[in-house]
Amino acid sequence: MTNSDELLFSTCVSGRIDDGVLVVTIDNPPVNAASAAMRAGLLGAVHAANNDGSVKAVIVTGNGRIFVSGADIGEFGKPPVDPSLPDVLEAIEQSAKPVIAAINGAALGGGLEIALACHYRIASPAASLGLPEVKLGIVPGAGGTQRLPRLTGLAVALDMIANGRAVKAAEALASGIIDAIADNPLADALGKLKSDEKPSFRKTSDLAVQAESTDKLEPIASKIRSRARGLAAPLEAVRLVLASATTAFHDGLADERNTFIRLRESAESAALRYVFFAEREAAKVDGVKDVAPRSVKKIGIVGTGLMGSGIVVSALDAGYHVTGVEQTDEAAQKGLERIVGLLERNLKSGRIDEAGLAARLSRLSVSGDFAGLADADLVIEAVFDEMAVKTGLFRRLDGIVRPDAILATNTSYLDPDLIAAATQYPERVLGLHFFSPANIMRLLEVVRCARTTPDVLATGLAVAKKLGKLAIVSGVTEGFIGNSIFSAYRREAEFLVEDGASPEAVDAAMEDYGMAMGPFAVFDMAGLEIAWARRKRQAATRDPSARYVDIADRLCEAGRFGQKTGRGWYRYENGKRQVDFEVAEMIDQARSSKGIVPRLVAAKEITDRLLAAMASEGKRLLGTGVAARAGDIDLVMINGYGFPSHKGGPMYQAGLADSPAI
Ligand code: 3H9
Repeated sequence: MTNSDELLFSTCVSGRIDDGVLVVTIDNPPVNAASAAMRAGLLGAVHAANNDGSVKAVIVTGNGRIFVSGADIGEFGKPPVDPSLPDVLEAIEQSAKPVIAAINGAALGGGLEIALACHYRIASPAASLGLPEVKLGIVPGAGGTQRLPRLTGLAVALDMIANGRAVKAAEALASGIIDAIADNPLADALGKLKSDEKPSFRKTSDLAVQAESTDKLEPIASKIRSRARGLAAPLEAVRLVLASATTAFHDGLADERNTFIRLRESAESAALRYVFFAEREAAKVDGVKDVAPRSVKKIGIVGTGLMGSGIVVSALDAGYHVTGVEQTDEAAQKGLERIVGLLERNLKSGRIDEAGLAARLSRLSVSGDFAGLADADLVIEAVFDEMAVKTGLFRRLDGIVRPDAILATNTSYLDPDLIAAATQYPERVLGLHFFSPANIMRLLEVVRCARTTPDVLATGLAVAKKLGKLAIVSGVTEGFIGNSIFSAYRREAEFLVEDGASPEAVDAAMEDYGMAMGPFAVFDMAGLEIAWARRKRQAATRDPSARYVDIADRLCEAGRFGQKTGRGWYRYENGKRQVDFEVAEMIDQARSSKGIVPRLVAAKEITDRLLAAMASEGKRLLGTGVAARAGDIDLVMINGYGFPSHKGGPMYQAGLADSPAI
C-alpha cells in the first residue's frame, strides 16, 4: 500500500496510507454505529495492515462528530452476522502493528470497547466516553467489563458500567481510560508516530486489575444494587466487573459475552430499546420539519410559586435571561427567595458551583412590575389554574409584550384554545406543560393549540431541547396526554377499591409491578383537592349512568386533602405513610351505601385492570389525534408519571405500539 492508494475495506470503512501509517476512517452516518459492514471493514483493515510489510502502525478514527456510538441497536433483534465485535477486537488487540484510537467524538458502548482494544488512545477534549449498555437492559458485550477495570481500577469501572455513566475526556485521562487529549486526535496520533519518542503501546488485556479493598467497593456495589430495583443488567454488570479481578481475561470475556447475549434476548432489554427509539421518533414532529424556530434569549415567567420558580431555575440552568413577574412586590420578594433557595440547594448538592450560581443570578430579575416582560421573546405563565385568571392575564400581556413574542400557558387542565382566543394574536400561543418540580422533571408536554403556527411550535420544541427536557407534543384535550391517562388510571384505581381492594393493596401491586409509587400514594402527594374541584365542576354534565366512586369526595369533605394536611388516602406521621383505619371505615361505608359486597381482588387483577385502563385511554388519544404515536404516550407515562421504563409503557405492554425491529 502506498501514499496514493484509496482503500475501501467495506461500504463504511475506508483507509489511506500516510507515511507508512494506515489511517482507517469509519464513516457510517448518522452516528457511526458498529454495523455488520463496519465490523467487516474494520477487521479487513487490521488484516490488510498486518499482511503488508510497509505498514508500521494503524490509526482508527471516525468521520464527523462521533467516533463510534456503539453496536447498531437496530440489529439486535435480527440473526447475528459475522464477524462479531469481540472477534474484531481480538484481531485489533493481537495485531502485530500497533493500533491507535483517535477518538474524534463520542465513544459509547461498542465504540469505547473498540478504543479499549487499541494499544493507545487519544481523544478530543469534547469527546464523551462511556458504556451505557445497562440503559438498554444489557451489559457490554465486547470486553468492556473486562478491559475497563484493567485501566481504571474496579471502583471507577463499577460506577461507569453499572450506572451507564459517560465521562468527558479530562476525566477519562485522569482515570486512565485514555493516554492523551488533543484538539485533533488524528493529527496528534500521526505526529506521535513520526516523532522519535514513540507512544508506549500496550495491550489492555495484559494489565492486571489493581486490588481494591472491599470497604471501598462494597458501598458502590450496594448502592447500585438497591437502585437497580430488581433489574438484571446493573446487577450483572457489578458481578462481571468484580470478577475481572479474579478471573483470567478470556474466561471473563466468555462470561461477559454469554451474559450479554442472554440479556439481549430479555423482555427488559426489548422494552428499553423500544423506549430508546421512541425518544428519537418523538423528536420528529409533523408540520415543523425544516421550520426555523424564532430566536429566544429572554424568557418571562409570570407566577413564581412552586411551579413558576422551578421553571425559572430550569431556564436559568439552560442559560436564558429570565424575568419573573408577580402581582405585587411582596409576592415577587417571596418568589425571589424561593428561586434563590432552589439554586442554593443545587449549590449545596454540587450540581452547580459558586460561579454558576453567580452567573444564574446575574441573568435573573424578579419584580412586581409587568413592564419587565416588554422585551421577552417568550412568556410562560404559571399562575392559578383558573380560566378567568389565565384569560385576564393573557389579555393584559397582549398590551405589554412585543407582537412577535410567544405566549405559553402551563395549564394542566384548562382548554388552551380558549386562553389563546382571549388574545389579539392566538397564533402565537402554545402550551408548555411542565411537571413538578419543573427544574428536575424531564418531561415537557408541548401543546399544539388549534391556531399555533408551525414556527411557534418549533420554537417551543427548541426551547424544550435547550432546557434539557424531553418534549412530547400533545393536541388539545382536557389534561392533554398525561393527565388524561392519569385520570383513567385514577378512575380504575377507585373502582378497584370500591370492588374490594384496599388502597394499600393497589399501591403495593403497582409498586411491585415497577411503578415508582402506587396511585393512592401519588394522589396524596399531589393533593386531592384539585381533582375534587374538577369533579364538582363536571357534576352537572356527568352521565348519570356512568359508574362514579365517591370515596375521594368523602375524604375531601372530611378535610383529608393528602400529605400536606397529614391525612388523605393514608395518614402521615412525621412524613411517614401509614394505613389509616378511618379510611378503611369510610371505604366500607361508601361500599355499603351502594350495596357493594367487597370481594378479594388479586394483585394480578389490579395490575391488569390498571394497565388496561391506561392503554384504552391511550387508544382514544391516538384515535382523536391528540397523541401522534403510541410511543409518545409511553414516554409521557415513563417520564412524568413513574411508569417503569423497562416495561416500555402501557401502550407497549398492550401491544399497541409499533416497535421497530428490536
Ligand atoms: C452496545 O454497544 C453493545 C456492545 O457493548 C456490545 C456489542 C457486541 N445504533 O440520538 P440521536 C440513531 S449497545 C443504531 O438523535 P444525537 C438514532 O436512532 C449501544 N442507531 O443523535 C437516530 O436515528 P434516526 C451502546 C443509533 O446526536 C440517529 O442515530 N450505545 C444508535 O442526539 C441519531 O441519534 C448507546 O447506547 C445505535 N447505537 O446523539 C449509544 N445510536 O435519525 C446510543 C443512535 O433514524 N446513542 N442511533 O431517528 C446515543 O446515545 C446517541 O444517539 C448519541 C448521538 C449520543 C450517539
